Amino acid sequence: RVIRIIGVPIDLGADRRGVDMGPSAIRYAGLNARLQRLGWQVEDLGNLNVPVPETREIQDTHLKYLPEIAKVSAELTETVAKALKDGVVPLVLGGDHSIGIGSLAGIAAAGKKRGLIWFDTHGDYNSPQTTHSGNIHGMPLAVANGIGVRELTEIGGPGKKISEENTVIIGARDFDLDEREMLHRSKITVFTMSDIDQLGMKEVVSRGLEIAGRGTEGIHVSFDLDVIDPSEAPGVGTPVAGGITYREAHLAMELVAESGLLLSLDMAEVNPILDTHNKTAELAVGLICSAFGKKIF
Ligand code: DIR
Ligand code: MN
Ligand code: MN
Ligand code: MN
Repeated sequence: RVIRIIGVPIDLGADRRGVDMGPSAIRYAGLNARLQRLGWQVEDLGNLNVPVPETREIQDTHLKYLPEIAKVSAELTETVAKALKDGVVPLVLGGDHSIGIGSLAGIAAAGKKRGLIWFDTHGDYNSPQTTHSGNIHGMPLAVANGIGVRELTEIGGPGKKISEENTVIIGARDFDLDEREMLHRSKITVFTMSDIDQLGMKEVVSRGLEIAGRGTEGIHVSFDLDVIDPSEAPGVGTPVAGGITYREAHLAMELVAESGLLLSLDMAEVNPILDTHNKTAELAVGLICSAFGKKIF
């Protein structure tokens, strides 16, 4: 039972600086030791090399820092694919959520058919045509589904990197207008905050696991910390009121662990500059531990 930690200190996909320090903040919160205490063997690869924005220029305002993000994503793709071939569990630490591009391409490149649960306030389903911000962290799910420019969609090889039928978004409450339309037209299942209010987190995650797990070898979970209410997770670049609670987040990860389906995990969007005393990074570590089997009793 080996977890391989891959840090991706990238903020090129988001408008707010500081999220590049996410991997440090998460490690500082005691990640490796706490995973070891759960009985995992931990291999920390350190961080991928990511350029800092001050050394670069934005070329296309609809796809900010495209060449740089494409390069980092390609490296992440190879690193994740290698981890899967080595039979270890990749744990990717962001960085902004553009890390999802490389994670999902790496899983596909390793030839794995996996379901996906995407915990996020946002759909991350923008194309260069629908984006208002030009930020690539608002696009990774679309990219994985073959939507967008070839510099991104063909990383790790041509074709879709996810199976739409096995893809689930949980906790959504903020879409851009055209992004929302595109998601409606896709076969992706969306559980909004309203669904969580009505059904409860337990039922939503049970349904999500059933959809993501159906006919797949297991699932990948990509977790954007902004899905949690900003009162509990203040250290994120795009906070939106009305998020899931501390316990709902843990319950979701506990149910993921209980399912036995989890094969790889991303933790994205921890921004220590916006955080209060590393609270959000500590929450991220707690959630990682719950996802990897920590039980209360
Ligand atoms: C917005 C915000 N939909 C965008 N997306 C964020 O920039 O495309 N995703 N913050 O996490
Ligand atoms: Mn996101
Ligand atoms: Mn988000
Ligand atoms: Mn984001």
